[in-house]
Amino acid sequence: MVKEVEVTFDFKPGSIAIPSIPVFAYTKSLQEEINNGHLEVSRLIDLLEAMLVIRTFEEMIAEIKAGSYAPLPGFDFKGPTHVSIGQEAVSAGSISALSQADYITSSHRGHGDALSKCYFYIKSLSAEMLKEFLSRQADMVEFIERCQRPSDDLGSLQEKALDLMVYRTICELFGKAHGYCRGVGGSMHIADFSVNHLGANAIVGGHMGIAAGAGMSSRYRESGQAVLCLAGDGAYSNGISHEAMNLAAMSQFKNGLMRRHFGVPVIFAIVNNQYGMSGQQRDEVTGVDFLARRGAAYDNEAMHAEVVNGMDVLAVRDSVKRALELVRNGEGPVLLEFMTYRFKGHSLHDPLSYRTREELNAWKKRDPVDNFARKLMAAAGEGGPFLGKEDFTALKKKVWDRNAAMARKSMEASPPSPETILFGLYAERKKTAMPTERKDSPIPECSTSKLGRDSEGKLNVRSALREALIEEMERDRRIILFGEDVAEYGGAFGVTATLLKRFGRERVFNTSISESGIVGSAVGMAMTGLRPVAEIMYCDFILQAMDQLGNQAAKWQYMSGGQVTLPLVIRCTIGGGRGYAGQHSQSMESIVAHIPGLVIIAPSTAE
Ligand SMILES: Cc1ncc(C[n+]2csc(CCOP(=O)(O)OP(=O)(O)O)c2C)c(N)n1
Repeated sequence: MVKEVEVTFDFKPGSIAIPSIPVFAYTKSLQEEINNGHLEVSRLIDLLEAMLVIRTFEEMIAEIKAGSYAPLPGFDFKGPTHVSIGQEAVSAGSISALSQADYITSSHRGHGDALSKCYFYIKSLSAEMLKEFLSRQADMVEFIERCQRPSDDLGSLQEKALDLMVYRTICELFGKAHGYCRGVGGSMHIADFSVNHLGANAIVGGHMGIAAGAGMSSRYRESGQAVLCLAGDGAYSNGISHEAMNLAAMSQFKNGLMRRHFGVPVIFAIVNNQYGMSGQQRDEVTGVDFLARRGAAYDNEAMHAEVVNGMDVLAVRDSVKRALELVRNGEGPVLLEFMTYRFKGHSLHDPLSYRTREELNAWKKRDPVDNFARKLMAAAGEGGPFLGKEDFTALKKKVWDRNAAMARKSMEASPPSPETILFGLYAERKKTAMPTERKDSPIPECSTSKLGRDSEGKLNVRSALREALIEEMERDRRIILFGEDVAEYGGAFGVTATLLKRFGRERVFNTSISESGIVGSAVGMAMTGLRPVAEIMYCDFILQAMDQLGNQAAKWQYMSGGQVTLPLVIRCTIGGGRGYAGQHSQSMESIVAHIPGLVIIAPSTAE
């Protein structure tokens, strides 16, 4: 098939203009925010409470590890402790701007993101919805029930749900069956798919391909859901970050090549706390002052990139609100860099020998929690004060007490039973109901899925593969097919020829040469309701996608405690036999077959 876009140049001299990238542009006062209707007063308190929930939760973890947490004397737990103390404004501010249906993906330093997603989800529910939310987790609610919460009014239901949130988060860290992932995910992999948290990732940048795929899925399903991908400054130098941002920004989504002119609705958030483990983004391990410059590499609008004061919860929230407007309008993806700082080390074992006390103190003066509380208490002339000193003390006590009560309960909770050790590793094979079809179907109806046979009624392997794809794609609109050169070219082996014409580009599209991003996107799509078929041209190239295959596709079903299944197919050619030597002729299935969680199928005949 001939390409729709003809590429020619007149070769006249000129230069490329790169859009300027705003830095710390937020200057609104509280009064302005309230007058503009951007913030309700109750939301101000929610933002403070959400930050306090994170702060006190992580202080508790640090104290437990130091053996000084009074409610649990002498107790310790196994597992990592990457706390985000100092970064609370990023988690709370960004996630407060989302709707409950929007997705997040997060990283190893993700307690704050998980708590925020659940916190604001709970705050968005009506009393009836909260009852339903709690009844779905009735066994746990009963287990933690505190006698001082008998009432069914909205406030009491919210408090119950927040108890549950803290309890389940601690259980996840302590490896208990009541954890969100049944205790098998732990601190670095908290995921709560019921609130559209698609998981925290211990592979630096590992979740960025998933975010791109979730965004493509939301775009294809026309679901209106945005994806907020929170990743550290270190992650934005990993290969997957490049592949994910490039895939999400591919022109075909917006320029009319696909049926729908709509950019992939992902907000890539750089949580720049100034350090990887100790490697410094600025002046050491990258060549740029601001990572937001990277936006200029991916689309002509520089991904609407912006640098934001990540110590100011209102600045963060404002930037995400504006980014959401863009992505909901089809102008995504967007890149936001939040300038923040972690007050503790990379982990609690980190001796912190690489940074000065002066630097830490300078950032502590910008403490997002204390400063925001002070702002609310001082807001005379701005419609405030919104908070009294005693209210702040009471709020702190409330969240501290909740942590203590829920931590004690978590101690009493059971670990997963040994018989369930393989739970979720492989999906049950079951038929699921086909989703109802949309009226504005992008797919032309086709007469028959059968391809021609030879005189003996036989089909070669290529045609059999194509016929199977056609049959399934006609049956199930959740299947989309993508990869390198699968569209007009029909794939390197001609398997997908004619499918573009038959199903349209919304369902059959080319990607950049990005094996890691292709597999990562497939994972994100499968997590969010699609059944992607992703093509890797030659099996040899799977090595480029090994993290996404082995740590993401193979692991999430298990590591989420079976919350999610991953109905995705990675299709590739093995041992091509074309005389292409050692990089195009290997039989990698033997290596891949050693990864728990994957099913390898190598058909030997067309049938
Ligand atoms: C692919 C990969 N490489 C290295 C590590 C080890 N590691 C864990 S966290 C970390 C630093 C990550 O820095 P950043 O992305 O900025 O996030 P932060 O820890 O600052 O939140 C490193 C090197 C890892 N987990 N994954």
